[in-house]
Amino acid sequence: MNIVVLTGAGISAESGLGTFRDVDGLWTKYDLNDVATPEGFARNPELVQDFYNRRRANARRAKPNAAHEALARLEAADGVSLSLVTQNVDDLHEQAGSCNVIHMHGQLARALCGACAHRWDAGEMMAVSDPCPACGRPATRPDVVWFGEMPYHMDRIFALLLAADLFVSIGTSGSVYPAAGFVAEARCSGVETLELNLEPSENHHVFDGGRYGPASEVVPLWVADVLGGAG
Ligand code: BJW
Repeated sequence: MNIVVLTGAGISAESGLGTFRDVDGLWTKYDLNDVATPEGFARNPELVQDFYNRRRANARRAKPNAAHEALARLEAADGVSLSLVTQNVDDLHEQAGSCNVIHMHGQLARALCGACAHRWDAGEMMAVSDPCPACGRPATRPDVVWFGEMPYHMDRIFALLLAADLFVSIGTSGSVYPAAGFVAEARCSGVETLELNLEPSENHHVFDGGRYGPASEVVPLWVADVLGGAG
């Protein structure tokens, strides 16, 4: 069975990393226009670097939970081809043992040169004045995708969606495009669709089915069903 899984902040919530749009989410503490747009970065790069330096430090302390571990088991299982697309910038899927993770919104652990687009491993603290190892210019930014920027690996992701037997969305509010549109894209191609989330998302009516509860409970149960042949 060919499965494409999309994960969002909800899968990492029980690992202690905040979501964006829940009642205590990051967007209740920060204005996304200030910290998650190229315009915000141009206005106040220090604020943006501070936001990501704090999140990088939190992410380095975080450990994968039972949901990340269940997806790693699914990837390793015979008879299953799993493509794991994540909107998350943490590395908890990799820490859990997933090998093939597509980070469509980039990674906290990577730096990007705003001048020459060179990428490298980020230190724990990053500053705009850090020189790029390739061109030497001081234009360092986090290698993450902000609003108005093109998410990464889109051609590959759409090709995977069209070839899937099942599309599963886990822990995402379905409010940010293009990821929020994957379910409709999959359905149009006749792919079965399933949502696993704490509660029904904005898009829940587009899915063929849903299972609701904390990811650390719902995801391992779903994986056990797939591996047991129940689908
Ligand atoms: C649990 C749980 C538990 C909690 N267990 N579940 C109008 C229409 C259509 C599009 C647009 C539009 N106006 C503007 C746009 C485009 C814009 C967009 O979508 N804006 C919306 C606000 C409308 N999108 C873009 O600009 C994107 N680029 C783009 O579109 O390029 C053009 C293009 C065109 C065609 C094809 C391709 C491209 C770029 C978007 C970049 C988003 N960047 C961020 C920051 C990344 C770096 C960082 O982490 O700081 O990505 S914003 C933020 O939102 C982050 C996330 O990845 C993303 C999604 O959030 P997510 O993961 O869904 O988190 P939450 O908090 O929203 O939801 C958590 C869920 O978990 C909830 O449902 C909870 O219930 C649940 N949960 N605990 C299970 N224990």
